[in-house]
Amino acid sequence: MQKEEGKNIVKMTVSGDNSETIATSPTEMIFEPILEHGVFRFDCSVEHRKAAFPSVSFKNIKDREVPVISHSVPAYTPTCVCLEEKQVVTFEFSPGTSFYGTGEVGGELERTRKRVFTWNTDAWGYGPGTTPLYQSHPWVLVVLPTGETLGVLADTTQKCEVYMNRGIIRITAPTAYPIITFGPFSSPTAVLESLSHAIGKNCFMPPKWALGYHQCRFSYMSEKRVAEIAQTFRDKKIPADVIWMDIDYMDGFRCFTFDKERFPDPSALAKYLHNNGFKAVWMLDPGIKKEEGYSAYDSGSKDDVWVKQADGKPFIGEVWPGPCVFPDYTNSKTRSWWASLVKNFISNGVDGIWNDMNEPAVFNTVTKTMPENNIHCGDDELGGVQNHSHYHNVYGTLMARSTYEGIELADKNKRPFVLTRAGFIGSQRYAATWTGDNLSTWEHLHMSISMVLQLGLSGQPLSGPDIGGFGGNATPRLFGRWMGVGAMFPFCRGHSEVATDDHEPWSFGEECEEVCRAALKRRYQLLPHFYTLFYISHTTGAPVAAPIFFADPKDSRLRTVENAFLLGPLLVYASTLNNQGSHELHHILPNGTWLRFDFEDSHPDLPTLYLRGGSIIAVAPPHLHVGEFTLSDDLTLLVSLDENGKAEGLLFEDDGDGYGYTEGRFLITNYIAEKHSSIVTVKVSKTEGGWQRPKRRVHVRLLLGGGAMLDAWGWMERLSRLLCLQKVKFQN
Ligand code: NBV
Repeated sequence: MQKEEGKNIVKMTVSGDNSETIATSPTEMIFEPILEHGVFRFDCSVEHRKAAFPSVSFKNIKDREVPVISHSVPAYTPTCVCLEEKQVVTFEFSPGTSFYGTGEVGGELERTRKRVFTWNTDAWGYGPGTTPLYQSHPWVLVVLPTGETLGVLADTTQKCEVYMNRGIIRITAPTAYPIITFGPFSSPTAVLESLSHAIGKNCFMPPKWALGYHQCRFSYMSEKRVAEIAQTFRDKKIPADVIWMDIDYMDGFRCFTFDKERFPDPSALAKYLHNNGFKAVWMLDPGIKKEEGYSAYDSGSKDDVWVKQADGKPFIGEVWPGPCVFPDYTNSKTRSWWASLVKNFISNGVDGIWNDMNEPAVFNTVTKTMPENNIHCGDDELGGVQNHSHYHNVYGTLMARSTYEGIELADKNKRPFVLTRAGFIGSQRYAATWTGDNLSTWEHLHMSISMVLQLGLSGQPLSGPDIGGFGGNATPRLFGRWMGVGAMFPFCRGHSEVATDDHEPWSFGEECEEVCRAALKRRYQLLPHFYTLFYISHTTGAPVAAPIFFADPKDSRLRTVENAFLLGPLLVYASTLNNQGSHELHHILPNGTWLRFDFEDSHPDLPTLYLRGGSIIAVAPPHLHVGEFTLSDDLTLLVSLDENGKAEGLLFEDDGDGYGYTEGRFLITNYIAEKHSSIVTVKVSKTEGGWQRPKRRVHVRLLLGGGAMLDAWGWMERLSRLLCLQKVKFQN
């Protein structure tokens, strides 16, 4: 073993297994404070700092490069070993430390003993141990025994191994990359808020319709079938907002085209859907058919936008349309070209875009993707001209970015909605995501909860699984149960694979249909609360759905609970067992008051709901789609008092789309409740925003636990928005 002076480079021979067995003399990494209090950048040496590639995860890349003045020193300093091509970084923590994060990864919620690889991969039918999947988040959330939390980011786009075991994190990736630590701060939420200052606020503010129910299938094969599906939702009074068009709407799988027989008039279809209160999301893949005369191919070739092979010729790979070329989204010229195609495409009445296969997936190859020595003409600020191995993990993010920018070009007064399959830490700036091609099994139902939570703990608040499972056929019980939980996820979409049986809410018989209707009615009643959580996420960086240990991070009992989660103060407890409903399970709850309630809809296949003592959430009438909500709707406040007889809560309201909220067109109301002897008074304690308070009836429901409640009705007057509104008396 030989050490080069001053460079911390240890040349050595590694034999046997990989990183765990490395025997070297690791060196402490050098650090600089960056961004804000408690955030540090670590490098192996000054040379390594200079050699690191620009950040793609940071929203503002300078934030990683420019040190800030701070007199604090890091509480945890990693060590590094630099092999010839690899940099191995190690952190050590005391026993009782728990690991989370690493994004879209199956298996257990707590990550100890987990080895995760980052290399975006098309992973149909993945299992709990499959790694890598479609997205890359080289990020670990470290919850210390005290509940204090540290965030660790390996800021590299390249293939990276993150190994967590026995209080140790070991990260291995090609040289040279910085490590960024956030904290330790007092809570996991504080770390995620700080992370969002680096990678961008968690999420674009989604248009409200995107929080409704989405119905998808691979594929609804004609506009007639799409209309039938939409009509059935309305006839059966099952709430829904969006119908999705998978690849078969295209003419021969050519992006930006429509099949002339089956989808002859997309604008008319969009109009029909819009008139019935639906939005439509359409798929766009990166593979562009190599075919002269096809306008996307011709214009892209003219503008020279394709990813190149090592010999400089456009790379050709097989995907759905046959031989395809692939836009090089790392280049701003390509992104503008794509964005202008998207802009035109939107004029067909398209409301949102679904980017699939953007790992990028390539058929008939062992690696499932393009060769690593392909060439990208990346912008200088992203890292310049580099091999595919450098940009592979951000290809999908940059495609989503360019799609987002195209939708923005089409109408700058609408909030773009993009769903991407591939992603990287930071991709929540442009797109929502789903957990890829799961299966219709109980194991996948169970796993879907921790996958959604882990994405939230990795900066992506807007995610959900294919409800019911993509591959295979669900049973009525599995489907109903999945809809029950899925209706509580931030992104709520049913989807299933080609050649499977129908998987709409009414496809599994009457009882299952009833469960789905009840599950979705719950979601629509809770929409004001979901929307408020998204506003909080958008402005602070807090996740929308969080594991229940967020309620008390030092309580080790809560750290491994996988079938429950928090939506702010609302706790959802689900059963993922075939033979037991959630009411039959032993519920591990955080300390304090948690009052059980329902919407007079209790059913063994629906999750159990609790509201934390001390909180108030707003609910609405169960409308059939977001367009039906009006400001004069009755507003219901669910109140759960704490042990001191107090509660408070927040409601955010605005137009539901557009950017008026950035110019004051919104209303944030802080409600408080207080109990004095037998009277509970509910009032507005604070208001923000330029909107007048709507004149509407207010229904206060005081939760008593065990599903019992007391009700009172009142009016909140338009002009009395600043103070005391209505006294609500309850007899105990
Ligand atoms: O476009 C077809 C499917 C899509 O339905 C699914 O959601 C994606 O994850 N797509 C993958 C391509 C092929 C799947 C076998």
